[in-house]
Amino acid sequence: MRIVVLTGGIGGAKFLVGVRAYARRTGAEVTAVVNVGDDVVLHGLRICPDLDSVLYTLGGGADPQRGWGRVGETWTVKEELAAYQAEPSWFGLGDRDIATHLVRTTMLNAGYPLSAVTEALSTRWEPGIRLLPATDDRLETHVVVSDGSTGDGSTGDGSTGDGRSDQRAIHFQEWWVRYRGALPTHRFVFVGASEAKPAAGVLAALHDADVVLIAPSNPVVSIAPVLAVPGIREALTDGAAPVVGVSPVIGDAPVRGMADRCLAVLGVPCTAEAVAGLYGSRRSGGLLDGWLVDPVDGASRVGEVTVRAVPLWMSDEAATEAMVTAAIELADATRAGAGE
Ligand code: FO1
Repeated sequence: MRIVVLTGGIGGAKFLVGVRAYARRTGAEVTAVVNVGDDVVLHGLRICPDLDSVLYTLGGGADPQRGWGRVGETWTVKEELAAYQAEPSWFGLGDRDIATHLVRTTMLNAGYPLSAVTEALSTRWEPGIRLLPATDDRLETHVVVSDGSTGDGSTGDGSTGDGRSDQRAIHFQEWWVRYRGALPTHRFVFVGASEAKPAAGVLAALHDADVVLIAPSNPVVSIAPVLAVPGIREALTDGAAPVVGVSPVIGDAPVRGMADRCLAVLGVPCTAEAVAGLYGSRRSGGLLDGWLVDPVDGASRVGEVTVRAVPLWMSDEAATEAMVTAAIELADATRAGAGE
């Protein structure tokens, strides 16, 4: 069986631990198509938080407390940068982590595409699955906010009261890390997405897939940028493989991260049902055949999407593998029920 997982963020990386366990037990092949909208260039280094979260988590090198970055990290370079008052000071790059960014940036500068760089980094981390960036092209999530920076009269709602806009776009990492999403926020923009092409191998993997899983990642800033790359959404909606999503929301709160803040920007409630509605049913032009929710969120159908309830807390590898098994079974059930 060939499984493709659309993923991003730390929750997505944890989910892949369960997908890999399932694959080891059953002989399935796994390809993860990973968000690059969080990517940022800082201090001349290309940082790919979501790809690195997968590499470190599956490779046994992630810090379990922070969720991001390396275990056993030291911060000498960060301290030295601070001594130079080098900005941005709000984003922490650890010494071990910097080595990854140096290797990546050197290879990118030499002309290798990100997908080839990721493959090279994978030879060290041996994640046990194939990792593909959604695109090799530039795609960055920016966030349009009001922060009153235009001076007196800012209303925080996007106007200054005198007809001028106080809106500006900041990089997603600044919004997420520096401001913790706590700014009046108008919208997310996936810069470069409309000109981006799927990275080599992405469309073929989706075409050949027996099942596509959408990880319990943030739907707004982890999965939406992947789907914004022309061709990827269409490969799901028009493909033969059933698509099953796993809710990133349990009991009306995100499993981790700030999906609640991101959903609020879109005016979507932070509920498992509303996130399924955001993805939509494949029978009516959306993405989902099946939707996995936690038992606290009940189970029935969301519109034309078949819903199953199983515990969704990714407390350890066995619990996460059980979720994945349920997702694959749900995919099989939707396949059997197709044509109803
Ligand atoms: N998250 C933070 O909250 N603070 C940081 O200083 C920070 C640095 C950082 C460096 C490299 C990296 O790969 C990730 C890093 N993250 C940091 C995590 C990251 O901002 C986000 O959690 C993701 O982009 C959202 O999935």
